[in-house]
Amino acid sequence: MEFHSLCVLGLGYIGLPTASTFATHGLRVVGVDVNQRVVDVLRNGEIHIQEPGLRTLVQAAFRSGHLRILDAPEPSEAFILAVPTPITAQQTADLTYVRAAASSIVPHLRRGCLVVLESTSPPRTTVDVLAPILEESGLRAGEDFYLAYTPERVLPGQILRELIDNARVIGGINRASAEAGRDLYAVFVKGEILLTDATTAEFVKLMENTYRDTNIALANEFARLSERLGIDVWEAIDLANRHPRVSVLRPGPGVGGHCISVDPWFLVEAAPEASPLIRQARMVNDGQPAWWVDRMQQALGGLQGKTIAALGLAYKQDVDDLRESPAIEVVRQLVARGARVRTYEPMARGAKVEGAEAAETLEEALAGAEAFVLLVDHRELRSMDAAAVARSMKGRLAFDARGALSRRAWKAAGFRLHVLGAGEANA
Ligand code: SAJ
Repeated sequence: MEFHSLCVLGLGYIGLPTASTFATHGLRVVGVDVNQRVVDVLRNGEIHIQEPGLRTLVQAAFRSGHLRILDAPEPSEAFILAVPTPITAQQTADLTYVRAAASSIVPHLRRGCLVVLESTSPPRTTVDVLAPILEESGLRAGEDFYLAYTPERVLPGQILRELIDNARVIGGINRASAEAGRDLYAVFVKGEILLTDATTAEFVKLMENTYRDTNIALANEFARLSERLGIDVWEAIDLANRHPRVSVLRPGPGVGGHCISVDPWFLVEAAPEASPLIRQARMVNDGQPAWWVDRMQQALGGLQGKTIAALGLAYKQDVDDLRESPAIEVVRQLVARGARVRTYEPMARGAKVEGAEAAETLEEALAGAEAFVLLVDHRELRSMDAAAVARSMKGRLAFDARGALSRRAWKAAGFRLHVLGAGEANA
């Protein structure tokens, strides 16, 4: 099949790059967002999210004359749903946006159309939730129109390259739907395109992020054990990873972002009795900020009234994304336990955590502090000059929650350095 027109619903981290890439590859694309601010920003030639190369790509899409931005869908040969699937307080998937986006295209569905869901969703969402809504059009899914699920797999910071180069799994509610999906994405995907059924494709996406979450939980538990046993977890991981079939991930202050800390719950929701390990891994990672604050409290002899500089708030290194960030959770808990915290986030300078003071510069964050804690291993923070930091601070106590600082350099500058998981070295 050949597609000439496409409507992308949801212009966030996935929808906007996807819509723009299709447009620069010759399809007539309508990008739709229900948020008027997003529509206004994009129509003014600006972008509302940060991602390397995205501004240039969106501008190229507009210049090609193939991308238009609207606040409601239009008739089109293909529709891609790339809307958020947040998590509720009960750790279940909130499908409100998927349902609303599906309903909005019902009046525009025609015989022979293709509808693709990209939002990370619990298994069977395409078949049990999406198909019935779309069939309100009077057309039958799989017979009158094609319906497929394809997970996005891009890494924030490298979205534009990975969108094109990564292998892509496309699951159809029948074979013809999977093949229609392949014909659409083959327009720009250079990686392998692998066809399956819709529910398997949904499951694969959840498996990938659960695999990662569970492995990070294991690394975090190794760190806790190491501190108990007086072992340096970083040395131990280096040694274990010399085994040809072992690859332990890095412990840290917890797991954040809008994917890995959320997606495993969609599997737990699907069958709680069949997923005790996945649930437990989530609990370990969610408990990691509190565990680390306990360690800091011990080393500082209490937190009440202590002045602490918290360096980094993003959920991981070299991104400005603060969603579900364990660094923010650490700051909240330090504040709740009576510490006076000044934060500094080089990637998002205005970022503020309630109860803490936000510094504009590293020097301002450190000024007069008794201790600092490195919460995110941003490039700028990894390369801090220990002697200069020592001059700004009152105390000489450093906490490294990422295993990112040079122990030799910081000790030489007179610091007592506490590295997460480094039992022996901290003694
Ligand atoms: N983290 C650790 N230790 C590690 C690795 C990561 O503590 O060894 C932490 C990070 O600091 C961060 C969190 O885990 O807080 C997640 O970071 P990440 O880099 O592993 O993943 P994301 O959330 O930025 O992107 C992931 C990717 N999934 C996988 O690598 C399996 C990406 O491919 C997905 O497309 C994306 O989630 C998504 O949208 O689902």
